[in-house]
Amino acid sequence: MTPRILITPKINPDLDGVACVYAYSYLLNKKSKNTTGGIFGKLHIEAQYIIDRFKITDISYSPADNFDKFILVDMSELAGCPEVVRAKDVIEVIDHREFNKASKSFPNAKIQIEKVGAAATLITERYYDENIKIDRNSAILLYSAIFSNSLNFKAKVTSEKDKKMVKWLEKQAEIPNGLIHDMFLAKTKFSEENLSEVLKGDSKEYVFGNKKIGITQLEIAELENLVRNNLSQILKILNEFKQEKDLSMAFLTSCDLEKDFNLFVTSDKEMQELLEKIFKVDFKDNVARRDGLILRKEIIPLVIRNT
Ligand SMILES: [Mn+2]
Repeated sequence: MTPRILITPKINPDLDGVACVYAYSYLLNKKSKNTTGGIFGKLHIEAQYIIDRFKITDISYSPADNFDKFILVDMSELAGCPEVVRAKDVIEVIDHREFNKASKSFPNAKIQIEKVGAAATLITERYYDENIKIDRNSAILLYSAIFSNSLNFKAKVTSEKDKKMVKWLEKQAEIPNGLIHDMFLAKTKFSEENLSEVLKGDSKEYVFGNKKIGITQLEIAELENLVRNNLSQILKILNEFKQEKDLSMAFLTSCDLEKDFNLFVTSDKEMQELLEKIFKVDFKDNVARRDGLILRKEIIPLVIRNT
């Protein structure tokens, strides 16, 4: 009997994970495998947006535990892995995280880890390499996932391969004009409506010397409007965050994915001075603008060096 295979990303997947699950299970089923694409937990907003807009219904949510083998996509460790997955029965892992414990955690798996902007690029390549016809939903999911995960090609992990696969996908399916802008706007709207949840949900704390600094982030379109229209609320959320986590200072780094600039927000004078010194910016009304796009993971080492 053909083994029943579950393809799954981490719990609460982003669009990259969802796209990989969907498109890879389609590909394997074309090859007469018995695979199910399964999703556990809550979808990130961009994934939900694409699924709703294109009325994609053939995804299994929290499928029952009756699989023989497992394939993990956009994930390469046990942390965040759905409970139904048995590590010894994982037969394949496809991911793009350079630092991972894949071979240790999944000793029987065929592992492909490549440093690219999105795992969706690696799944697209499976179609591309064998010249397999791709269905429209898979093409749209993979296409938008590459933009989403590489932050509109701004993330440092973006590779030539991501761009090449996007170009190829454009030829395989009719992609609506402005799709990526619409997707980023959906994220902006969601962030604005759920500011506290979004900012606190994507926050990290770092200890520098004797200081504990909290950094929260937003990566959206139409950033200027969101920050200006919600400034007092953002400052209030940062203060709550500071108290809840017992931080010395906290700030928001936010970037506009289409216009390539950051806004730093904080009412901490010490934090403002530090950011002004590092980035040669000026705080006015608790907001500072920096042209060019810089991500949180690039900001951290600069703050460490200057604290
Ligand atoms: Mn990813």
